[in-house]
Amino acid sequence: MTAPELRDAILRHLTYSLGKDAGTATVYDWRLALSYAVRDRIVDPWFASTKAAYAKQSKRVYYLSMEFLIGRLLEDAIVNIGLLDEAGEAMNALGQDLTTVMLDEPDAALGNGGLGRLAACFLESLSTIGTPAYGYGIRYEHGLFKQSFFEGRQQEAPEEWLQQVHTWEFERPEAAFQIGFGGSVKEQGGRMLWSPDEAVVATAHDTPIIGWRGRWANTLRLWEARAVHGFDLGAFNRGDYFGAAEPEASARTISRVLYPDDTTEDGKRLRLKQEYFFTAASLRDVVRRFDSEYDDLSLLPQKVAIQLNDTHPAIAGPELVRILHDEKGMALDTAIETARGCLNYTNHTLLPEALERWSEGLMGDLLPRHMDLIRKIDEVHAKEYPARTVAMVENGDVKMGELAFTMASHVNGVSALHTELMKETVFQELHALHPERIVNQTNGVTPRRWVLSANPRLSSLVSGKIGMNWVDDLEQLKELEPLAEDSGFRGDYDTAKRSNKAELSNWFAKTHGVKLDPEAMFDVQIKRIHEYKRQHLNILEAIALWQEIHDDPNGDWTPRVKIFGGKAAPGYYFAKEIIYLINSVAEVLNNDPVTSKYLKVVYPPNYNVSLAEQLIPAADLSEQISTAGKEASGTGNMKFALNGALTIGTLDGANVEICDLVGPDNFFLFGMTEPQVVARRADPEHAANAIAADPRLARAIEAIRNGAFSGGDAERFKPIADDLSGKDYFLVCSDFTDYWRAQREVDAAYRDSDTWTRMAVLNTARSGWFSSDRTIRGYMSDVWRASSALA
Ligand code: GPW
Repeated sequence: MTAPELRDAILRHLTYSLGKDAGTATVYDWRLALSYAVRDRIVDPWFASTKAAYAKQSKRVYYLSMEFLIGRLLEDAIVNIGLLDEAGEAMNALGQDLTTVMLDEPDAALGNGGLGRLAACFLESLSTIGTPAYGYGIRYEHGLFKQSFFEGRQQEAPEEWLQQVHTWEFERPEAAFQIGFGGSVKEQGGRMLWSPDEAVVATAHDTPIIGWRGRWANTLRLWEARAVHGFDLGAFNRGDYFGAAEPEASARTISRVLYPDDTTEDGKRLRLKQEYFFTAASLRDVVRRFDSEYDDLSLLPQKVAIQLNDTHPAIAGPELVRILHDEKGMALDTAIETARGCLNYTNHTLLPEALERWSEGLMGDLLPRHMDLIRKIDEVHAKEYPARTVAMVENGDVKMGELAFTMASHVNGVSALHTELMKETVFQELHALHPERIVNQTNGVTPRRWVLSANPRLSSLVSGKIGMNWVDDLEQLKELEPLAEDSGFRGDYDTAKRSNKAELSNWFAKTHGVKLDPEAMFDVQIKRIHEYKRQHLNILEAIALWQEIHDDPNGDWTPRVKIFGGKAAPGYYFAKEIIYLINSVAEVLNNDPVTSKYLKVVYPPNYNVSLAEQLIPAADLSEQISTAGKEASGTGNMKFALNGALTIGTLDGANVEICDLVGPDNFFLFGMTEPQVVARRADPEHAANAIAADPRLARAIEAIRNGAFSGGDAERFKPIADDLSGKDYFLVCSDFTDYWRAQREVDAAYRDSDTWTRMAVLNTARSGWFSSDRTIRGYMSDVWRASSALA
């Protein structure tokens, strides 16, 4: 398609789809018109892919996930179908700026953090590789809440992405299933029959996900909950207007809002309803599609691979057994085997507070037949493995991890370290019984979004040297390695980084009224706020550095801007205290006439995918400082390394593999290892001892305690000060001294700009392995036994 053809298509949509003329069109109208014109180019390859998968009788991959954190879609689509230049020209010809129009799109924030963003990267990679696949999830009316700060504290407001026309989805009223809850189970003619006493309708909304170069497109199918009988006319006629609308309102509650808790489990009834709602609708869709092509259910595991993204869809085990056994009449043992043949489970955390459990009471009330089947599956397993000591149902709770493990062909962790710890800790016994089941698939990120689109300056520099094939063969970045010794290349690489930083500084000035010096080091920690991620370690170091600069204001300090971004779960008290502390420290430091030229702290609110796309290409330093053993993988860490930020990090999650690949000389490693953490925690005096041994640490905590960041109010941050000097479960104090040491090495390295750039180049050159294309190929060969449908 040429630019003039695209321009005409945009004008046609503006006129006939939106009913606007060019003279009165707003940026919103132009964005919709452009989106429709681009979407038109995706539909044909999408149909062709769907047909090819049928024609080839390909095995299909089904990725079931409570979360898909996709962000904006327009640029992704334009880039992947190769129309970026044409779109720029076409918009210019129409008197519009492409970037402005693309940035008008709201983020689709149907996820909390890493787990949801991983699902989005996987969808894009599956399409790039050409694997026939569907993503299945929930079409939340409200995605992750909007964060603002009021006097330093987090405020939450509902997210409203669907208030605007969502151009990328197609509603499928014909693809709808009734999903039941509650009721009872009765025997009828030798079969168990579940009669729910409540039902909602799951309606499909399809979004095409186009891969690189537009060669393949898969479907993201999101379910919306509707009432079976949407409107009670009887009630309305009696004058009960609220009652008349009640059935619809109550059914819709199920897909109303994303749970904002990241890595904590709260056992709420509505959450279990959401989990069953989307899992049951998805499985019915999978079985319907299978039945339309094959008439032998024993073929199911050959044709269907289902991936459970954490335990949130783990009810898929009993549900598939119920379909095969109760509905299709398959013998129970065969049904369990067949279901297991299709199912696989990814574990994303070892944190005990995140491992899902549902009380037998709630499960039996909401899903009585599933509760029976869970007990049956547990019995069958216990009979087969008499030595077994851990059951699936324990102390009145169904343990979803054990259920998912037992019903899966493969169980995977998300980084090498995490997978090993899984074997040693949460799944020790199940691993001993099924030693082949656990495999590792280290996470990855899509280079189309996280390098090509987000960092055009770096991308064109790279493509100018090694061509464009790195975009879907990221390990080709290796070819840049020798250029680390080329001063001309280093100069260009540095220029690209500086320009990204200047652009970010302009954005900060415009939107937040703060002036950042692009020459200063941009030190970035962006992720959900959680004690295990230790944002408080970072801010403690800022406090100590501020104090030290005061002691010697004429010292040779390396200017730094510490940038924070991230949301706290609304009910997570301590995380919200950390946010308050960071903002309060920022207030003091940024207004300090002595130190602010060396050290600033900024915390833009409402961190999301789009903000990450701006911050990561402009970062010099990537903070990956979790307590060893707690971060399953991390994926932001990979995005930073690819974009040439150096990491300061612990040996946790995928940091271990990043450090290994880029080399310890190009990575600022600090802190205890996982076994050291465990040993250290056993000493009840660990925090007190660490504080006694490091006067800097003692002084920083003292400043928090005595009100230096709260206008003298010693009460305000007492809970944080007390935790740090008391329990300090995540060992902030014990790692502080080594963190400080590593940070001063960072300072020294940054002062030697040329050496720094050399290290940054090597990070880019050696991080190609972290492409989600590599991860997906790993799942295809080790987990799904699926192949690409492209030649
Ligand atoms: F608790 N992760 C997340 F394991 O973002 F379910 N949300 C979650 O609810 C969970 C995990 C869960 C993250 C991990 O914390 C992170 O380390 C990992 O990189 C990411 O999932 C993707 O695997």
